[in-house]
Order: sequence, then structure tokens, then C-alpha cells
Amino acid sequence: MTGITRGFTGRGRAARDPRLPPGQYDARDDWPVLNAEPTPRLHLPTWSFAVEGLVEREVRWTWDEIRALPPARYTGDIHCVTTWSKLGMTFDGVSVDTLLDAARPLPAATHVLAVSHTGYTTNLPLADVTGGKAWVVWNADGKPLTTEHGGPARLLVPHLYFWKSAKWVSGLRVLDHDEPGFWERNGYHDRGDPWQEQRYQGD
Ligand SMILES: Nc1nc2c(c(=O)[nH]1)N[C@H]1C(S)=C(S)[C@@H](COP(=O)(O)O)O[C@H]1N2
Ligand SMILES: [Mo]
Repeated sequence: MTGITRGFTGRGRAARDPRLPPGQYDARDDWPVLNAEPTPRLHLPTWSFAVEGLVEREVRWTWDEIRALPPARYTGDIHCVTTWSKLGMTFDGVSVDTLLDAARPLPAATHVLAVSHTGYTTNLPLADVTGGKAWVVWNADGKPLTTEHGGPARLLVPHLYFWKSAKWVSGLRVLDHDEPGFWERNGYHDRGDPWQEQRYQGD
């Protein structure tokens, strides 16, 4: 009877990957492109990234200058609120710690507003972008970030839903209060922890 019972006694569906937060699926080879605004074409000679606001000194880096900072790598997972995740990705860039250390946030600083060259914004507590948890990245899986995925450089805050990872990032505005960004004003959760399924306001 083994031929008949095998289908019922087997393991059934593959075990769920423990790296997937609740309600997420593994997009595997697919990397969906999501942006609210048209994809911009940014010109490297005029590109810049700045840390501004409540800092001891505002700092702005050109493309060559930011690329010359100590390199940092993230290897791990990303999770989009629309339920796809990608597991085991590698991103190369610079740690946000390095960028903030250069500008030195004032004691009153509590949050940052990440801003894009397109005007997209997203807010983050300072604690979510310090301590090795956030990067500005220009390579994904060993290749330059494509324009559609935020190239030349995007923010990467992989422990929060991916809308916090602003594409075409132009800087961080350091604040002494929380200021909702684009999606946070449009119904998304203020913080967006995928392990707590903080998708929408009220979650
Ligand atoms: N500038 C900008 N960055 C953005 C967005 C956007 O609309 N504009 N969307 C966010 C959302 S909702 C997601 S899921 C990811 C998508 O990144 P991807 O297109 O590289 O997958 O970018 C985030 N960063
Ligand atoms: Mo998203």
C-alpha cells in the first residue's frame, strides 16, 4: 500500500522558511519594482548626498566622496509590505553610522526624514538607522544598483518594510520630532516592523 499512502504520509508542502516574516512569501528570482513617482535619471557629476538639520555640522558628499568612505556590506533579507520578500541578498555601500558620525547629531535629535532626489520621503527613529542597521547602498548582489531599483544609490533599512528604503536617496534630515513621510501620510504604519506586521496605521 505504500504507493497509495506515500502522498498522504510525506512531508506535504515544504517547511516555511523561518526567515519569512508572517504574511510574506519568497519572491525568489523575481525582484518587483515599486515606486510612486516616475523613475528619475540622475546625473553622477551633480549627484550628492547630505546629512542636514539638527547636526553639529551639515555634511554633503559628492558621488566620488561617498564612494571613498569605508565600505560596508549587508547580507540578508528584505521585506516589502505588498507581501514579497527576498532572502539572502547582498548590498554594498556605506553604513549610515559613518554618515551620521561625520555630521554629529545634536543631543535633541530623535528622528530622521530620509529624502529622495525625486521628493519621496520616509521617516525613521534615529535608533532604527544607527548601530549597524541601515546603509546607503549602490550595489545589489555584486552589481551596480539599476536605476529602477534606486540607482545610483538608495537607503537600505532591511529590518523594516522596504518602503523605508528610499530609492534615489539624496539625504537625511535630522529632527527632534517624528515627521511622517510619503507613505506614512498615506496610511502606512509609522514604523513598519515586518515581524510585528506593522503594515498600516493601527496595526
Ligand atoms: N523614491 C522612492 N523610494 C521608494 C519608493 C518610492 O515610491 N519612491 N517605494 C518604496 C517601496 S513601497 C518599496 S517596496 C521599495 C521598492 O524597491 P524596489 O523597487 O527596488 O523593489 O522602494 C521603496 N522606496
Ligand atoms: Mo512597498
